[in-house]
Formats: sequence, C-alpha cells, structure tokens
Amino acid sequence: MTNEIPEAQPAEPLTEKLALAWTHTARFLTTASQLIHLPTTELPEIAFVGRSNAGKSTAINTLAQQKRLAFASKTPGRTQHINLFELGPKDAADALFADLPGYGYAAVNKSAKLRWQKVMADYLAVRRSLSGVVLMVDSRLGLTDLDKQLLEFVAARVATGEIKLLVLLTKSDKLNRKEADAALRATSEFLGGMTTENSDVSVTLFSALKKSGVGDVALALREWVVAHQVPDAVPDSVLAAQPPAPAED
Ligand SMILES: Nc1nc2c(ncn2[C@@H]2O[C@H](COP(=O)(O)OP(=O)(O)OP(=O)(O)O)[C@@H](O)[C@H]2O)c(=O)[nH]1
Ligand SMILES: [Mg+2]
Repeated sequence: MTNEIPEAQPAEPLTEKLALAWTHTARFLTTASQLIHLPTTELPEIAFVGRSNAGKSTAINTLAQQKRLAFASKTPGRTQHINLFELGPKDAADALFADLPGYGYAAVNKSAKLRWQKVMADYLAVRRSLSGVVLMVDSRLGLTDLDKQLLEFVAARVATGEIKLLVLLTKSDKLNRKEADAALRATSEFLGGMTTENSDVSVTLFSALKKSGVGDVALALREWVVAHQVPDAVPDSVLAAQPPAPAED
C-alpha cells in the first residue's frame, strides 16, 4: 500500500465576480508629485496611463465600483500627481493601482506639460514594482503619436513579459458597432507588432457609462496579480513593518 499524499486543494477558480470583489477593495494609499516621494513596495503595481481626458480616473472608479476614489473631471489635466491605490485584504494588500497624470493636453502651459510628461516617463523607467500597464485610449481617436511613444518606451519590457499590457478603448458607448470593430482592429494590428511568445498584450472596448468591459478588465488585472511572482525572501521592509507584540498586562 502506498502512502497517499493528499493533493493540494486547487485554488478557487477566478471568476469575474471574485475579480470585481477584489477591485472593489481599492482604497486611496498616497499621492506624490515626485517619484522619490512614492513609497517603495514589493507589491505588483498596475499603472493607468493615457492622454489627458482619456478616462483613466473614471476607469479606476468604475473598476472599483466607487464614485469618487480617483478624481475624474471634465477639465483635462485634472490628475497632476501620481495617486496610488491599494487593493486586497486590509491587513494584507496584494497590489497597487497607480493613476498617472495624463499627457498631451494642449492647453496646459508648456513647462507644466513637459514636467508631467517627465514624471510619467521617469515613473515608467524606474518603478521596479511596475508589473502592468493599462493604456487608456479614447476609442474615437485611437492610438495617437504620444500613445505610440509611450508604448515604445515600455516595449522591451512588454516583449519579455516583465510588464503586461492592456489597452482599453474607452468611451466605447460613443461608437456604433462598425466603428467599434474598426477601432479594435486598428489597435490590435498595431499591438501585433509588440507581441511575442512571452508577452501578455491585449485590447478591449470599455465604457464606464454603459459599464461594458468592466468584468473582463477586472479579471485580466486580477490574473496579472495572481500570476505575479512572489519574491523568494520576505523583504526586510515587510519584517520591519510587523507590529510589535502586544504588551502583556
Ligand atoms: N461617454 C463616456 N464618457 C466618459 C467615459 N469615461 C470617462 N468619460 C468622460 O471623460 C472625461 C474625462 O474623464 P477622466 O476619467 O477624468 O479622464 P482622465 O484620463 O483621468 O483625465 P486626466 O486626469 O485629465 O488625465 C469626463 O468628462 C468623463 O465623464 C465613458 O465610458 N463614456
Ligand atoms: Mg484623471
């Protein structure tokens, strides 16, 4: 007779419902106008990037099913800092969302524009914990030159799979079926050039207004986080953050 080793219970299958329950846990962590003020973290971070007014803050609110988590506004250029949101159980956060300042808004004065574009470029270049990029693109405009520049910037790390990429064609409620198909096709064609056997690159239509694509996106982001490699050693910063043992009476 052989000794039977009990099989590990398979993890609960990931469903849209679970993924949305996870995105719903998003809460404000901190805001920073400069990279050096961002906390260092071992948690996988997912950055929401895109042109000003593309719908980044609205997408974060919609995913989180919260009205005013990230500041959305009719005034382009509203988000001027990097805002971090924490997700997962309160005592065991497992990921961060970063809402980044939008780029390409013409009416912002030139020095401010350059400053914010630099914040974003630096963020993408140096943020070690960056594990995913959600690029929001107004579905009526498609990928603009600035979006393509941003993609070029992260292309090498997207090719290796180090950074995962999801393009959201936002405000899809403004398109009819034929226009939506054309927008999807054009974007997929461009992204095809960035896809390798190791990459995780996708594109989907998204409407915060109609709440379409929300479950799919939550699921994709949750999958990124679950797949994210757990570092071998417990980092010192985590050990240092352990609360002291309660004093005995
Ligand atoms: N019709 C429609 N409008 C949307 C949708 N998502 C966002 N908007 C509108 O687009 C405008 C800009 O949205 P924001 O979420 O503030 O855009 P942002 O990308 O965060 O902008 P910045 O912070 O300036 O970079 C707001 O007026 C939103 O109401 C959508 O799915 N459908
Ligand atoms: Mg914003």
